[in-house]
Amino acid sequence: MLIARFAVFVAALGSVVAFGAGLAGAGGKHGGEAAHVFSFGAPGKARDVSRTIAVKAGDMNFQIESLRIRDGETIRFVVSNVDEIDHDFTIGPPALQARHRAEMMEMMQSGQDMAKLHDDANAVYLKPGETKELIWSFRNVARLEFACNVPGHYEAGMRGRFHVDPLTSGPRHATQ
Ligand SMILES: [Cu+2]
Repeated sequence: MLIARFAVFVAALGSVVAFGAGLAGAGGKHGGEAAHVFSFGAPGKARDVSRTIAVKAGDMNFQIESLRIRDGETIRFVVSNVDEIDHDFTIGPPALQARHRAEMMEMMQSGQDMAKLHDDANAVYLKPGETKELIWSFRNVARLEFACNVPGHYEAGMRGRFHVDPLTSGPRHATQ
């Protein structure tokens, strides 16, 4: 499982690097497909960010239960761990979250530092008091969750849903 995951991660890194090289070679041409390493989007670029959403992780919740996002929107999440224990913030569909939980459980049980599993492109792992940024360019918002996959935390309620925001259109609508 871990080996498979690592392979996927390396493949993802490879395509991001390839995408960057392609960009440089094309003089800033907008590529795209190569960077879309997930069905639900890709790491976003700071220049595309339309909104910044602050998320506080602590007390077995994120203080937010759901978020409305437009498909195509790029969001900067500023995630702060205001707790005294580790948390993570992962964007993904339920099946990916479940896999992530299983992997973190394996790591915990084998005595490895769960922080090493992170930070994946779609996740940040935070020690107590840490704040990290995650910029994500969304696709297929409808079935996505945000969740903490530290063992026991999801089950305790540390999760929420992304909902498609149908009321506004266009990926660039600055609201910050
Ligand atoms: Cu947590």
